Order: sequence, then structure tokens, then C-alpha cells
Amino acid sequence: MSSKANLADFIAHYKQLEDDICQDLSNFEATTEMVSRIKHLLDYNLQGGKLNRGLAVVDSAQIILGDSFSEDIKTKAIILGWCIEWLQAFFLVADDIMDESPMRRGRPSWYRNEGVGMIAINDSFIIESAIYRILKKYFRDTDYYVELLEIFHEVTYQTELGQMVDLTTAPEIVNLDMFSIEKHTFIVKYKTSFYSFYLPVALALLATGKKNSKEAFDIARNILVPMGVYFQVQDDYLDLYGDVNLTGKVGTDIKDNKCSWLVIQALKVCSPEQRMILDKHYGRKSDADEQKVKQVFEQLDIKGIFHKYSDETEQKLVEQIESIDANIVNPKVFISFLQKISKRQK
Ligand code: GPP
Ligand code: MG
Ligand code: MG
Ligand code: MG
Repeated sequence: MSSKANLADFIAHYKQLEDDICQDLSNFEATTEMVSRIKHLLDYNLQGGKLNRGLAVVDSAQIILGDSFSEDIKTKAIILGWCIEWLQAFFLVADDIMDESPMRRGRPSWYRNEGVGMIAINDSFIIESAIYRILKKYFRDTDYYVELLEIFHEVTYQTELGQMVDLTTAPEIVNLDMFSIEKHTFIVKYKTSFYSFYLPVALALLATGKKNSKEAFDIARNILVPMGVYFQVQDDYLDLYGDVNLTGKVGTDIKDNKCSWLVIQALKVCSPEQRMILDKHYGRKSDADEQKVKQVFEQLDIKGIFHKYSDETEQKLVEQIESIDANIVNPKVFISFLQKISKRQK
């Protein structure tokens, strides 16, 4: 069975989980208005994404088990995959407020909807809490329930730490000396890699009965953390050079004074004159300032530097995957992941 078939089953399962959350609200004296608001909140923020993270749980579990991949395990992997999508929705609702991003998945960011605004902060918490209602309903009786709770909590904490450094490295008063590639790697490892790359495979390992195989989790972490760093470098690239019709979002990194991979490359190769332009215009709110920064990036061929980095990094990841012990984890798990993000435009 292909990843495509898994995707259809994955999408089909959404309704059940949404119904579960809505019905569960009767345990909390929820009025019909509350239920319909939460239904709309979930529909708006869980639909229209790429579903890469969620589907990766199902695809990984299938590769790990081969012919022993049962309907029961498949359903569990689908539910865990949706839990990552829920986690992602929680992060994105909050991230778009913090980054002042106008658009997500081709629509206004949730906080920009009529009557939402800062209520979106609490909405993000509600989406997070729903994860634990789903885990309780479907996994409380499994022998890996504690591991599930621990991993969701730990990965959430890691992401929040990354987000904190992402934001504190982008203060209102610009100081480009704060940026370095080491800082960037820390930020993206924490804010993106753990939840987007390590978590899907770690959940697949738990759902397929590998909770005691420390080696498998270590191999997965060693390859997926750098792969996630690469994914976030692509995200930084797409922030400026992506097609809005494909990414569904409008970039804000230059205006937000973000420690983006692009500006780090520019700082590395720019002349003193170009550095003065970056100091003067990076992290300022106007389109004209952003344009000045973009011009310097063009002069320095940051696009070309990215494409070279991208080819080299994919090559290195393939070599790293080829060197893992296939008796512990099937390398196809990681190849399948790399294929999903290779040369991505969204
Ligand atoms: C991606 O950064 C990181 C996240 C979405 C994690 C947010 C974490 C929280 C604890 C809220 P990004 O801002 O570059 O993503 P995008 O480009 O999609 O806005
Ligand atoms: Mg953002
Ligand atoms: Mg952000
Ligand atoms: Mg981004």
C-alpha cells in the first residue's frame, strides 16, 4: 500500500477525532455555542495543511512493520499522526500572533478573523489540551501511554524553548551581531526539528512496540534532528523566495528582524558597505526597508548559496542514512521522509 492510500485514510479519520472532541465537551457542561465555536476553531486550523508530519507516523509504522502492519496499528498511527497535526495547529495559531504573520495556508491567520484577535491565544491552548483528550480516549489502556504523555510534553517544551530564543534574538532594536550560525542551529533544532521530524518517527516506534529499543530512538534522533534543521533552512528560504500561491503564507522574517539562515549567509560574505545597508534596513517594518535588504541579498547571490547548500546537505543526509544499522531501524523510514521535503516549494 502506498503513502497515497495512507493519506486518503488519514484524511478520512479527521471527522471522527473532531466529533470525539465535540462530544467530550459534554463532560465540561459545554453549551451548543461553545461546541460550535470549538468545531469551527478546529476546522479552520486543522484543514489545508500539507499533513507531512501526521502522515509520516503512518508511513513510518508501515515501513517498520512491513507485512505485520495491522489495521489496529494503522488506526493508532493515524490518530497519533493527527495528534501531531493538533500540536502543529496549536503552535501555528500562537506563532502567527507572535510573528505578526497575516496569512497561513492561503487564508488569514486565525487571530485576524473577525471576533478572534487575542482570544486566539486561549484558542491555541484549547487546541493543545485537545491532544491529551484524544490520547486519553484511545491510548490510556496501551503499555506506552506514559511514554506518549512524556514525549508530547518534552517535545512541546523543546519547541517553546526554541521559540523563546527565536523571539529574543529578534528584538525591536536591531543588532545583527546577535546572529550566528550556531544560534540559528539552536533555534531551528528546538523550534522545528523535534516536533516536526523526531516526533513522528518516535511515535511510530512507540505504536509498533519498540518502546524499549533505545538504539532505535537514538538513531532516529541523530538523523532526524539535522534533517529538521535542513527543513527549517528551506522554510527561511521560502519566507523570502517562496511563491505565496504554493506556501500559502507571506514572509515576515526580514521585517521581524529574524535570525534567518539567509541573513547569516549575507553577513558572512558582505562588504563593509553592504553591511551598513543591512544594519540600517534589516528588521524595520516598511516595504522599502525590506526591499533594500532584498537588493543586498540579490547582489550576494544568496539564492545560489542556498541551492549549493541544499544539494550538499541532501547528499550528506543520504550518506548518513546509508550508514545506519538496518537491523535496528529500516533506513526507508528516513529516505521516505527526505523525499517528502527534497527541493520542496511549499
Ligand atoms: C516555525 O517557525 C516554528 C514554529 C511554528 C514553532 C512555534 C512554537 C511555539 C511554541 C508557538 P516560523 O515562524 O519560521 O514558521 P512559519 O514560517 O510557518 O511562520
Ligand atoms: Mg512564523
Ligand atoms: Mg516564528
Ligand atoms: Mg518561517
